[in-house]
Amino acid sequence: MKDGSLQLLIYGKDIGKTTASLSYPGVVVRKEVRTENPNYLFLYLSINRDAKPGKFKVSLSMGGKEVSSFNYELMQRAAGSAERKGFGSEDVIYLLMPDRFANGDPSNDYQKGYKDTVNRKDPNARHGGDIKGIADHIDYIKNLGATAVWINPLDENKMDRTSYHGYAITDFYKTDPRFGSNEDYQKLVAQFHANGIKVIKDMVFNHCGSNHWWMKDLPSKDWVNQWPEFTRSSYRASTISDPHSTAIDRKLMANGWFDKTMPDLNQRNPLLADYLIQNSIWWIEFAGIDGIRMDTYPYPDADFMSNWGQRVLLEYPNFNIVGEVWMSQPSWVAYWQANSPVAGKFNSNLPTVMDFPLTFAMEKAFDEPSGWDTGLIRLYDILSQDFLYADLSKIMVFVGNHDLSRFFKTKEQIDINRYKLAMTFLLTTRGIPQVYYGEEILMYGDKANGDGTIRGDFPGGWKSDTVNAFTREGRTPLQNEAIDFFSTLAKWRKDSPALTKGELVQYVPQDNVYVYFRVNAQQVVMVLLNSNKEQKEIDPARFKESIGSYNSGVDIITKTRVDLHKPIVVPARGELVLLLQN
Ligand SMILES: [Ca+2]
Ligand SMILES: [Ca+2]
Repeated sequence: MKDGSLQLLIYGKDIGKTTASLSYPGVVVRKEVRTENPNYLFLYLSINRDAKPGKFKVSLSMGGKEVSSFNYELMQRAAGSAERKGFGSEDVIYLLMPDRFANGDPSNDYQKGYKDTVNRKDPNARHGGDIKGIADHIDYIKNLGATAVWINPLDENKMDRTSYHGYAITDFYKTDPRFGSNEDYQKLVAQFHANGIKVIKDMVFNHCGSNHWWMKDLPSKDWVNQWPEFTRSSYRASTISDPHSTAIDRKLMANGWFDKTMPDLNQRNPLLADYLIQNSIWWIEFAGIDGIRMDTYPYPDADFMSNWGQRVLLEYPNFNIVGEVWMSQPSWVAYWQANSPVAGKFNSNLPTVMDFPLTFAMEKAFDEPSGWDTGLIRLYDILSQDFLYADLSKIMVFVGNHDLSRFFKTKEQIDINRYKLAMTFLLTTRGIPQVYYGEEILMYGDKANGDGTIRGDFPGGWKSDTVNAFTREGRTPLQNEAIDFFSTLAKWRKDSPALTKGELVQYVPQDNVYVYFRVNAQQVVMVLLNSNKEQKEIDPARFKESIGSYNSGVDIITKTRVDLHKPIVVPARGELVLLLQN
């Protein structure tokens, strides 16, 4: 590693009263740090670049006499791990919730000592999905045209209830046994890689689960943010970037607890800071992941998060990290991207942010009549603020995720044309598209009915399911239409330099028809979205500066050729994605 220091957290009765020693070429004990709790010893080792892989014994002594010892292993780095390339705008990311995707191994559903058990009738209970279930459906994900997966946390959540979502971690180094083992996860990543699919690991540094093993015996009182009485975060992330905000408001936001069962970690504690940074590096090396998705990004200490990003990118300069910045204004989101032009002296070192403002625009844009600021102009208006961002290729774009109502809240709302308009936009605008499992088969759900309902079981993931939507035969004709549309466009996108790398050029929508181009040196793609209930004839003359000398365009989906010297007919509630040709 570029940084050869290593922290070992050693826990045991009165272990802090011992002194550590070891003998191994290239490894020395740099310092021992003790806290107010005698049951902890933080050992800092310096590992020379020429140290060889192997095992060594760490001896713990009291009064010159060894009272305990353990073996530690230095492992060989995987070849090329430092050059690992993260995900980017060339990818289409499939987000899935492991408990709700597929139960590949019913034998792991119940684990001794783990209270929160399986009950598929309860939307807040565990449903039994696991790593085996994901591995069994890699072909399905690949056939969709996805090139990366973001899996909600697989880490242990040994909570009493409602831990299926994975965001109350009780051991940062352990895969929850109801999902599988660390080795199963490592194997899963390798299987995805063998299929050309990258893996993004979901991480949470803002909080842990209240049943985390260290909560019963904290290394120090300031390991978590303490309050005289339970104090919830204000969730006002804007206070962190607000130039007028007060210390108390920033403290309520960053140090308040996300939930009673989620103690707020104090990343200003340097021992905890090192622990968390090493945890990321360990997972990257151990499992061979291609990226990290960081939960609740503005909620931990901002300076710590900046250091964390810097440390990870020091070891893996081409890696990518996306932070959940769940905010409604582009300026608020842009603040949190690395090298932001709007963040003053602050630099988050976070390469990628999530475009929540665009998601909120998509929730309305396809349903409204044309107005000064309603209808498709919403999409244009958000993208017109892109001058705020440091890097437009590193913005994650999505219609939905596990925290939002699904694109269709009810069965009655399902409208294949609305779906196609949204998916076309998602896959052809700038940034990194991400889809949420089930969107491709028109799954619906309303957050107002509880989080469990927007995280439904994928039909066919359980042996007892009567419908198997993983297969063409198991899906309805409408679902097949939806999935075919998505996969056709996603697969074409993969090899399109214009859609993956091209500049976005957009024209002000007129009468709810939105026309934009993706342009690079090799290719020009023209996209036309018509949100009206009637077909529209569009005069191409207005787009001359982007069409240039091209004479025609071929629609990616229907393969029809369109003459660019005549009015272009855009179907009612329809779209054209034209590859321009001569
Ligand atoms: Ca299972
Ligand atoms: Ca916090």
